[in-house]
Amino acid sequence: MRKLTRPRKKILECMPQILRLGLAILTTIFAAGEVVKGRTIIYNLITTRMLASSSGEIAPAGNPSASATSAEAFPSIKGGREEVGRPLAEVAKSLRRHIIAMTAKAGSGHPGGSLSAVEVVTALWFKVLRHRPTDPQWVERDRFILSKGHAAPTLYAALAESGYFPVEELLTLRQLGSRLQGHTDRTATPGVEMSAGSLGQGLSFGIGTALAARLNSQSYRVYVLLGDGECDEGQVWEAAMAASHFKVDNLVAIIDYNRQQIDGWSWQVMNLVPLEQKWSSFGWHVIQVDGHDFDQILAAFEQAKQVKGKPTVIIAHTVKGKGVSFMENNLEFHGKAPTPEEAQRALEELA
Ligand SMILES: Cc1ncc(C[n+]2csc(CCOP(=O)(O)OP(=O)(O)O)c2C)c(N)n1
Ligand SMILES: [Mg+2]
Repeated sequence: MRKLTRPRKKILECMPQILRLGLAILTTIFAAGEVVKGRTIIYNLITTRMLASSSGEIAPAGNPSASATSAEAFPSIKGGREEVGRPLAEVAKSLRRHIIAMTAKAGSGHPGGSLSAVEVVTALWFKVLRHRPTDPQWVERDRFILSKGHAAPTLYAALAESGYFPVEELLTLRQLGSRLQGHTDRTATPGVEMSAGSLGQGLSFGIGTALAARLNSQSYRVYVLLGDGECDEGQVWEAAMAASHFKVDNLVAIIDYNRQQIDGWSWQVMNLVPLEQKWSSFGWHVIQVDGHDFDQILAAFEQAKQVKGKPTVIIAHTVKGKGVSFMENNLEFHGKAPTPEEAQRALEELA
């Protein structure tokens, strides 16, 4: 029998390891494909891993020396609008804490415009909207369309607090394979109506959705949240004209009027003043509110329900970065996540 050469003998000896390595590579390739689809066990395993690795990164509010688990970083929730039963101000504070934790963990995102929209989003999801967290596609649900898609963290936090998915999943924001991308994706996240990120499109989408209700004799109402900078987009005004022309009175637009946009104060980049007259001259019923005052916000939504034959716009005067002292009116935090230290300070303020 021919004697094996030394290298061949070595290869034969290593065969089991080589086979195992090959199997591992094949499994990884398969798993990667599945992760892109985002709905598999592998995906869940990866999500769990990511969450586990987040433990201890953000200290709990009021106790800066202690390291927090992801559960400690989040207030406990019961899930489901009816079950929550908490004062709106308390829910709003939870949303703010989530926004800080999510963006800090992701290391990127838009905290400023997410924080300014908290009260409007809280009022809608916890008081105004008819919706079913266990049945996101319920045909009669009221539609909430986040046109300023970069404020996705606010919407995700509200959806999680409502029970659409576990709050722990919030920490996967912007990660590969996560259902919670930096800008909304209606194909990925339960409760998200429109994929957004390119500003200016939500109002047009909202008109179509509202007209569909009319055509199908459905009673749902449509709420579209826009940014003030977003109103620089021409499409917003085309939609504004169309909505009043077609008398779309089951449609409410809300402007998060925080007076700042990506690279400056709105009045410097593109002056919107007089905003109220602009909308009223386009045929809309206009209501102005302090966008952080629940009484005013809820009264405005109530008033909007009574308006017939024209759409309503609520101009919500807000503060960018609201709730965190060093983020308020600070342009820096339009599109920059807090550092771990900043997140810790913010969570202490939001305790
Ligand atoms: C069509 C389009 N142009 C530009 C951008 C880049 N961009 C992202 S956020 C932003 C500023 C938006 O300002 P505003 O609507 O006031 O949002 P907020 O202040 O609430 O964050 C811009 C210009 C975009 N996303 N889409
Ligand atoms: Mg703005």
